[in-house]
Amino acid sequence: MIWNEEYETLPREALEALQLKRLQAQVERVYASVPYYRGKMDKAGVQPGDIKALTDIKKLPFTTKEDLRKNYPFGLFTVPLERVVRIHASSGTTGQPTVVGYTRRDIKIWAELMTRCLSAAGASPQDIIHNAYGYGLFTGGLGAHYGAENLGATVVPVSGGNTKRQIMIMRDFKSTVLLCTPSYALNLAETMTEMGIDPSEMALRVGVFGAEPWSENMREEIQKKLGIQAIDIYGLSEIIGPGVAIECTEEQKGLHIMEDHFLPEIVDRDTFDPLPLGESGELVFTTLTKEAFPVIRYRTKDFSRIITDHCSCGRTFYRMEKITGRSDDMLIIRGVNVFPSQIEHVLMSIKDVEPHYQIIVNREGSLDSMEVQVEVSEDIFSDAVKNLETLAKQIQIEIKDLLGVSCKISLVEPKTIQRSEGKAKRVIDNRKI
Ligand code: DLL
Repeated sequence: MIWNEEYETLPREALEALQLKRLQAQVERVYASVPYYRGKMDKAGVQPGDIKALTDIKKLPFTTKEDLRKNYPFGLFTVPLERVVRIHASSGTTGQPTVVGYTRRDIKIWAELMTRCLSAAGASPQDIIHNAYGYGLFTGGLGAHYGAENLGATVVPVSGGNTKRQIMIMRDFKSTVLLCTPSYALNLAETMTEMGIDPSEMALRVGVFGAEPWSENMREEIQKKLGIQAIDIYGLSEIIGPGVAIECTEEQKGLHIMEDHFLPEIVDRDTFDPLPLGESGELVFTTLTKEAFPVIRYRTKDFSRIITDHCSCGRTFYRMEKITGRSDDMLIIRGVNVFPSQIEHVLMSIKDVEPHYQIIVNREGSLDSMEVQVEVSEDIFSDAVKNLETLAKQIQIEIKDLLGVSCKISLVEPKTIQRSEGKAKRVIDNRKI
């Protein structure tokens, strides 16, 4: 169901007029109230009055994680703290968290956007929503919670962890919608089997999964194991949290971007030059209605492509292709660019390989080496050593064919790779230590 028909089906021309009006106001706002933004714009020789068309956005400087870091914790807020009703933060790899703030109106808009998402995923007030995204500084738990309540569904705010208890609750409460990371969904499926519970005993119908990259093969695996429809949801703290884009149940192909609140761009991965919509590159977002923490041309580091085709669900918002990787996920192994998602793609297409893996990178002397540890099914593991060797060799060849790098494959016993309770840790890079 389309939650907000008026906005979600706006004809392109009307949508663009609205976007321009909102963009102009947002640029005025940051210029007037944040010295850092004003300084950057002055340096680039651009004033708020120069934004006369949507394409003028190109004149504005990008905002990066580094800008946020320099202004830690509240330096980019455009309102005094007395108007900020909520803070969230995401833990970066550098240790210093990225801090974001929301006014009462920001929270209201966020709830509406999450409601639209849940609605696009097929949820309604009749549903019992099991929310296993972490509650706390992470935006997943509370972001989804407010949207689910606003929808009028019954929310079970279970948060992350204590997997067996979660399964009992899910079964006894007859939860119909599951919200968590895709890696945790697999963990739940596996734990159900361990507990002797057949997933078909559950009332689950649909899952809304995001916060980390996952391949199409992983989607199939989840859908098969849990017997549900798995919908992809995208978002990031810097923009608002979950609720920036969602797949619709009708197509499950590309995620509709909430374009009345966020303006997407695609830029070249290396030069950051703007690319025409339809080409692959790094996603850049400008918030259009945020009060406490607006961001102008935020470089997400996520790679995608914008799909401008008409969608059968009736929404007019452009879609972004499922995220294919992140620039800071990229490993450079002996000069070759390797994305964990490519390795996942190979692994998931091979029979008898479980969807649990970890990539370990080492440097021996001046040479990088990559090991992929991957779990195999119980049957295969107890098979003859020769069969295991053949399987390892097959994985190695397929990875070499796709990526052009050789790696060591270690087939490990079922349940030896640590299970995720939130975002999965796929890579251990020992080179930096
Ligand atoms: O992960 C917000 C969120 C919560 C989204 C719950 C969806 C569901 P951060 O912790 O700031 O926010 O991490 C944002 O996670 O830049 C992407 O790299 C990645 N990410 C989020 N959703 C997806 C997705 C939340 N559907 C970062 N597919 C983003 C791939 C995703 N990557």
